[in-house]
Amino acid sequence: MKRILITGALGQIGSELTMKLRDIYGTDNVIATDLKKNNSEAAENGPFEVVDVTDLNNMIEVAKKYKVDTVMHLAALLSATAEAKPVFAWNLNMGGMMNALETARELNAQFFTPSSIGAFGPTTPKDNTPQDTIMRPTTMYGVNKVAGELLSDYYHEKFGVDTRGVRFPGLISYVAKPGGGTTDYAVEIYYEAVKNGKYTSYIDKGTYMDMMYMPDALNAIIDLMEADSAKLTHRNAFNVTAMSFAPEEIAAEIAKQIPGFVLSYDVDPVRQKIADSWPNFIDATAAKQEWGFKAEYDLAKMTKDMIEKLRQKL
Ligand code: VAH
Repeated sequence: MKRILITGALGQIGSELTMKLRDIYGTDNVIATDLKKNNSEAAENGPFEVVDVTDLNNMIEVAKKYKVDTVMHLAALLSATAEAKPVFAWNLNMGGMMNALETARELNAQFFTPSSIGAFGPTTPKDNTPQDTIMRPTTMYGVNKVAGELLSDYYHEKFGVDTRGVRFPGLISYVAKPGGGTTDYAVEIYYEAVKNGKYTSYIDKGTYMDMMYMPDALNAIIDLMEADSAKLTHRNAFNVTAMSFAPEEIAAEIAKQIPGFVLSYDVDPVRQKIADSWPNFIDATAAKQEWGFKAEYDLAKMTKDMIEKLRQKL
């Protein structure tokens, strides 16, 4: 029986992953943890514990209290925030990663953490970026993600921990907003379109980045974690993507649902520089071949669903 501890459970991925895992494995078997509690469903409708991922004893104590057999480590600073506070980002992102891996080792638990397309850098092939390729990221977030991938492989080779991960593209969702990311524009644009019929993008036109709708991201995590370990050649971390678009393309799709929608630009040089260092679109063949990865939402289907759900929410 799966008993899962999730760090960062009240964040953009965690708030939805917690609920989905509770539906599948039972509410009492999914322990949501985060730095502080809020009034979200993930915090209120099942086990919740305050866990500071930089405190190893705290994390292990909670993991032992619930006898977990799976650790899903989501707590991390995203790219733009990490670029603004690189030392804090190193300590939180890498300290948290080490503690989560140590907790999984100590409890002989399965381990998941997301890497990102942010693990690639300006010298990585930008189109059809391969699963195995050069990775010299020029952001603190990217350095953290590559180091996290290598640490996860190390814990698998050295200690036999069943570590697994994916390189997520920008994730789009309507439940909990992302915070401090570079791809957040692709979430903000939907909120602003529904509220005000217009949006000013901090990412320039013509800037392509891989993206994915949250339902596909959640299914990817579950499918990977349920996959036969013997079939996994790559573990940390699989390229996964659903689509790639530039701001003008998502705007055109939104305008089909919200006639008169206007996109303008006020480029943020810091986040533009981060975006320019990332791929245009990556190749997800390994994930498809090794564990049957498949995305259901393309830009049109995602836009229709996002606008429908945000009209209800807002
Ligand atoms: C970020 N949303 O923008 C995250 C993600 C691929 C982007 O890693 O930092």
